[in-house]
Amino acid sequence: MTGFYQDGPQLENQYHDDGLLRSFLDRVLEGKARKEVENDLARFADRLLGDVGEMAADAEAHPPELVQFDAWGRRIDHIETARGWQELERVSAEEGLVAIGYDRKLGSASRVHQFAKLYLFNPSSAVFSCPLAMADGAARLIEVLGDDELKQNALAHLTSRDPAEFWTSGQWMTERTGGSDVGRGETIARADGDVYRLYGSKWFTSATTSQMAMTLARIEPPGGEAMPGSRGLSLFYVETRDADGQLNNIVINRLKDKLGTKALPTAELELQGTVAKLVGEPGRGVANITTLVNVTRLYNAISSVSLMRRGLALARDYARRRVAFGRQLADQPLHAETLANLEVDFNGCFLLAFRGIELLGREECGEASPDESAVLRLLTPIVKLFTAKHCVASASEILESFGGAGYVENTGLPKLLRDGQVLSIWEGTTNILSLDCLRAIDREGALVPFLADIRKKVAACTVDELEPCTRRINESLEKIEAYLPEVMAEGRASIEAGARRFA
Ligand code: MFK
Ligand code: FAD
Repeated sequence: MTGFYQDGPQLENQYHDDGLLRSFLDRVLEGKARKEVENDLARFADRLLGDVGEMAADAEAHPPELVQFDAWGRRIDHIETARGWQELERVSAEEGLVAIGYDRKLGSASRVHQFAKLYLFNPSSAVFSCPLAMADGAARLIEVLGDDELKQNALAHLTSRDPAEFWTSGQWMTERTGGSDVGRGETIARADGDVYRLYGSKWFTSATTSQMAMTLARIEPPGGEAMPGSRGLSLFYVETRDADGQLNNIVINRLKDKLGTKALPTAELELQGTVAKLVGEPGRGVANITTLVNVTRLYNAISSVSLMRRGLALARDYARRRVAFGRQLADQPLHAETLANLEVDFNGCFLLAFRGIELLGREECGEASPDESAVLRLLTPIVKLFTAKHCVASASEILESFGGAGYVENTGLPKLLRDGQVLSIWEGTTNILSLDCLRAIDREGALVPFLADIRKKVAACTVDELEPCTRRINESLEKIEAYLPEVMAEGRASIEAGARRFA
């Protein structure tokens, strides 16, 4: 065939290509640690363009299927996943994608190393980062609240580098009654000797193929009624299969037909006497599971910035290949300005998200001051909601920057938007996280240390050219301080109505 054919965008090694990631790592890591992390990330980024990229492509091309019956009519509820999806689990173990955060070879900076690796992995992972997020959150939960048995068994599996031993986890919170208002959940837990048996349904359970899950249920006293509301919920540990490989009295009703995250098996489940172990105090389930949720919310933020960065890398490359009106797009001032604005958004989101990761590492290693812990508490919902919203907006703009090609499935570009859209919905919607900011301020007094932290950073900025920026930031901080007492005087409804703007 003759005539013009456009070259598509190409990706280079995404560690070498990412100046912001490298300069951030230069700032927070030193000497030997910096070198070791560099070697690991550069090598891994090469792998993402090779075998790991192929696994993800296979997982995307062969979405999971639910096989409910065997040839003889027996109910088996087997979720058939692609070979690529299974291999991504093996790679995750080998590469220590969870383990790095728990080996803590670099102390608190191990979280920076781990999340930098996850940041490279996520856009090439077919969203295998989702089961990893929940595995990591469950590991942290068990570290904080688990007994010796859970630490020796589940925690060891979740943080293993041996693919034969490695486990991922589910996080089963959402029921038909509500995913935001978890306290409306109907699942009942009945004591049975040393364990409990769970009865109820879970409406969204991602990575249903995981070996374990953390979930919530209401303990029903013998002959009595379970306590309603979120204070009646307790936290439970569930292994999804028994020693013979049979499902733990779990029925899988169907897989969700979703806009995106196509390779990720998200199912509706019935728990029909599922054996479960109580974790932590009865009635503290919601408060206890937030240890897990606060980790997965940071994963969400890193996923958002990683998709923004992937889109930019592709759009920048394409702008050098595509010609319009006599010039490469990259040399069209307005196109260049459009991409520059996306880059600014990405830079801000990246630095905000990785500030959360730095603080997470410090807190887990016992290095965080009480003020830093309060900053982390408030920063977590902020980075989750802010980066997710920017990711969706950015993905839309990135698609447009390719013109019609951005809307065509086999360019791979629409996936950025489809997979980006979920990031503002799961793990707490934007509104719920805005309200969580108020909770962190009300209950943990997080605003004062949070604003002080920003002021400290602004004061440390001695670059003259940035003076107009630092002045504007200081003015904004004053406005925030003035806003709260003003709106509080108007009552709770006004505070909540303004929560999103405030966040
Ligand atoms: C690749 C990307 C990575 C992500 C992959 C993830 C895939 C899985 C997707 C999922 O979506 S899993 C399901 C996620 N679900 C949620 O995030 C639930 C959203 N709803 C909320 O977060 C609500 O705010 C909440 C359920 C917590 C409201 O419950 P309540 O019981 O009405 O709240 P309440 O009474 O204010 O808080 C109960 C306790 O928890 C309080 O402690 P105390 O009892 O000691 O006073 C709160 O302070 C505490 N708490 C609530 N949120 C907290 C928290 N503590 C720390 N951090 C938080 N975020
Ligand atoms: P609702 O809670 O009904 O919310 C509807 C709307 O009301 C939202 O816009 C919300 O912001 C708003 N709203 C609710 N309350 C308030 C309020 N007080 N003030 C202002 N606005 C409010 N859940 C799991 O537990 N485990 C999983 O593995 C899992 N995987 C998922 C995978 C995918 C692909 C998706 C899409 C969801 C998944 N979820 C999972 C569920 C997810 O966490 C919930 O969908 C989410 O928390 C919202 O709950 P909901 O769908 O019940 O919406």
